[in-house]
Amino acid sequence: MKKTVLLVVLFLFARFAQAQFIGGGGEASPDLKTNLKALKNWQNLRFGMFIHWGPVTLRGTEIGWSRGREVPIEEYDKLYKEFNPVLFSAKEWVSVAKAAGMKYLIITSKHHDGFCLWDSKYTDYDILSTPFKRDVLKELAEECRRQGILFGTYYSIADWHHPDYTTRYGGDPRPIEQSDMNRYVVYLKNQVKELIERYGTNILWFDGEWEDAWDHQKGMDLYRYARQLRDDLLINNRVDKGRKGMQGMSTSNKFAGDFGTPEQRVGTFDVDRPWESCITICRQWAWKPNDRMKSLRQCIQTLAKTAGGGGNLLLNVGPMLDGRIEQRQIDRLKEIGQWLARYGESIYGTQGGPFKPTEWMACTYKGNKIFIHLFAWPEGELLLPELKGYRILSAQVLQGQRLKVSRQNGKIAVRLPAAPVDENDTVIVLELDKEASDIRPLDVPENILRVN
Ligand code: H79
Repeated sequence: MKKTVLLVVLFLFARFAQAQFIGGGGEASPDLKTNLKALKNWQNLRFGMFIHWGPVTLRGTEIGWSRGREVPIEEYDKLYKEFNPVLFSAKEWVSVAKAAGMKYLIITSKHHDGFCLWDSKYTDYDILSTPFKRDVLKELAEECRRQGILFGTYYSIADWHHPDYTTRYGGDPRPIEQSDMNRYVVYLKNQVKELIERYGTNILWFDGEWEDAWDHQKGMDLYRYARQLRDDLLINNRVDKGRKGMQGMSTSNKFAGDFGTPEQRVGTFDVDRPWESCITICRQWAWKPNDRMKSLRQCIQTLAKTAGGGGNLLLNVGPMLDGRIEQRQIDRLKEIGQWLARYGESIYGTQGGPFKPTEWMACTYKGNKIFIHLFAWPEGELLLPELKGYRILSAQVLQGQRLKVSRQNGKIAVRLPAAPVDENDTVIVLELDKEASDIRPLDVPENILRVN
């Protein structure tokens, strides 16, 4: 009898230990697995537009954390009554994204402040309660479809406005005793269902998962819930608790989420785990007057470094309170688009590597072509580490002249023109005799640049 009990206890312990082991870093459970076709399709797009927008633009403060900090709560929560962006045009926004060479678009359907940019059945704190009364999300989703842009929605799990959400922020005086996270999760799931079924969102970009109100169980449950509604959805890793800081990658694959989310930085080189860097074109996510804008050089190099690291870039704009995107931002986006119209082959549909990015270069490849993005100009020859087992059939400036290439002392030497062809990013193409996908990622020493 005792023996049987002991055996049962041992058996249970073994099962428990096994579960812990699998959970602790092994394979993600089968129902948390990414739809690989949807993933590949999205990765090939490489460049998208992020949009942060809402009634807070009436004050020009940050959408994420000004409620109760820069703007008193009572005032903030009434801003929607004045929100009337009469110059909003979905056609214009999507056209700007297209002209920038962006292939997908993700908009804040609801940020931490709880306001909903769509006609939600589950709250009156939404766009239909503003004087504007037009369903921004619906117009955008339809326009994206019309113009062939993949449509996605940002949705903040943290909701500092909702009475049932169990974390308060910005000195919000409402007692949390009356809040109920289970009720809030019902609200959240209902809204997510609307985004999926009524707006056809392709990407669910969650945020605000770091608060104590959210946990791993809820994260996995939400992931499963959304995927069971539509299998080809992509869901970022902020659905669950796996993310580590702004570096953005999940710490173990026991956590749900199809891609990592580095924020305000280019992700670290990683060609095994999918990721997308979200970065603002100015400094603030939501619009503010006279915000400092990034130069064309910064934008292009950020895109090239992201692609070179194996990731997507989600570049954020914050439209103004009247519904327009600032003209100077439109101009900048169009300049990026002009660069991509010429050199897009080195970004879209490529993979990161095989040379790992450095301060002055990034590298992408597709098939048997390697694209070297140069941000600084070597004197004379560009020297790169040897690619053992490969022949280099040709070297040339992308869309430009042929270059002499040779092998010197175990290095690849490309003779460059005297000056950069494109000051922001000159792309050199090396054509190999075989596909580059078998080459293991290679480090490029920083000091290789100035060698003559
Ligand atoms: O939607 C964008 C941001 O609004 C959101 N994530 C991206 C995609 C975000 N919300 N919070 N955070 C990012 C982290 C921000 C933390 C800080 Fe702060 C903001 C640190 C300093 C300013 C809030 C205010 C926390 C401390 C002070």
